[in-house]
Amino acid sequence: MNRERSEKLFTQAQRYLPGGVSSPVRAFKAVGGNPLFIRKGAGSKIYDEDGNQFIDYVCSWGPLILGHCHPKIVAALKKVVEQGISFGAPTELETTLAKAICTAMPSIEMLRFVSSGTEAAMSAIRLARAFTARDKVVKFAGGYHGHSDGLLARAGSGVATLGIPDSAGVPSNYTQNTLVTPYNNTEAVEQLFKRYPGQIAAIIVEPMAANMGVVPPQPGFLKRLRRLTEEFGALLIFDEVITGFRVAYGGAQALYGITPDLTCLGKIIGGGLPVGAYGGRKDIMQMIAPLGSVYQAGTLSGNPLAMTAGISTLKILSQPEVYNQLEARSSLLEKGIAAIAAKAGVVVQVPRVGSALTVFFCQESVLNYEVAKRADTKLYSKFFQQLLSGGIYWPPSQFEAAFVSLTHTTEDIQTTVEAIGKALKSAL
Ligand code: HOZ
Repeated sequence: MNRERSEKLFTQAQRYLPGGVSSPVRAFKAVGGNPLFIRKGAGSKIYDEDGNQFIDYVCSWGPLILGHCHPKIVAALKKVVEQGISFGAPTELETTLAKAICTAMPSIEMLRFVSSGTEAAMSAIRLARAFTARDKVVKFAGGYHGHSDGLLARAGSGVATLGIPDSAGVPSNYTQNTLVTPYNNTEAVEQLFKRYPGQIAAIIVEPMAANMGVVPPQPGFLKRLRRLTEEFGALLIFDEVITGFRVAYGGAQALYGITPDLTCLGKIIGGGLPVGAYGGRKDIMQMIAPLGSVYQAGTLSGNPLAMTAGISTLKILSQPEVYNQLEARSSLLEKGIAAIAAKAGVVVQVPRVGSALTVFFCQESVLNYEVAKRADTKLYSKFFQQLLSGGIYWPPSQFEAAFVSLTHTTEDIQTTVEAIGKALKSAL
């Protein structure tokens, strides 16, 4: 596979961008080799600068549930761009998207748009602290809630990928109120509430962890978190930046039947444009300025382009059969991987919820970050490289999810499974 132009562009990029990238995981550092520079996308495929074609399972890290360049999203964006890109003033589009989100997720009575998932989580925590008049926050090891200082403690995603336990540059007193505990372990959470009575403002949790690879919640885990927060007067914050409109139209909260107090969103609600949102109970959301005393603002928040892409995306996702189709294709992929790995004599775990999944090379089922970290990441790297050479763009990190879009065809899945079979044979 010719990678000449990507190599050249990467050399140039490194002169001006740290590591040659705008976000760490895409630099391929954990899996070796240099990143490919992407020129265009269409449906389930992306094309690099050397003209190589790949079936894409990164899907911009989640937002592109409709695949690349969906004609309806492109048309809507073309139309809106000619009317003005940003005003820094209210538009009807914000209310339209907010209404669609609140209808899909009834726990969200009001919401505030921001420009990234990081901002959403950071602001939701500030709000929870103000509402409860408490400082401490519980998060789970391997959970990722963006890169704000207080949440960069044993975080997943790029932090896990690069093996950085706690980021440099974060003063220790910024994380002293962040209590980190194992995912899928409710006893440990209960102990924290007993150890810090009246001090915990909130639990922030990915209802399906997706930043230590996909790790589904164990039965009863989320329900117990809901009970404990109620019992001890804390708020339950679901970080649905990845799961919102991904695992079900109503997100993980609809799938698992749990009502959080606050929800963080991003990715899909912006249809591929920079966006985030946090929302929830009206009595809590009314504390945000200008109604209340919790300050949070953003020049590009709710900008017309992101709102338009989000509205058009949700409109398509609200059609019947969409999630059944995603489930059918994703299940085919999961089963195909399991079967081809068994044939190759490789033990794999393929946790999947809807159209998000991860391949872990390990014997035990992955319940939390400790187990995820024990998976064979060296084998994952070889697997990744082999897949890339075989025309499959898989996440360049063990600790990220692979995503299936509505444009992945049965043929794409079959091609992928065959490539995985070959990759496993060569990687061993
Ligand atoms: N950390 C994000 C995925 N969970 C984005 C990674 C990237 O764009 O490099």
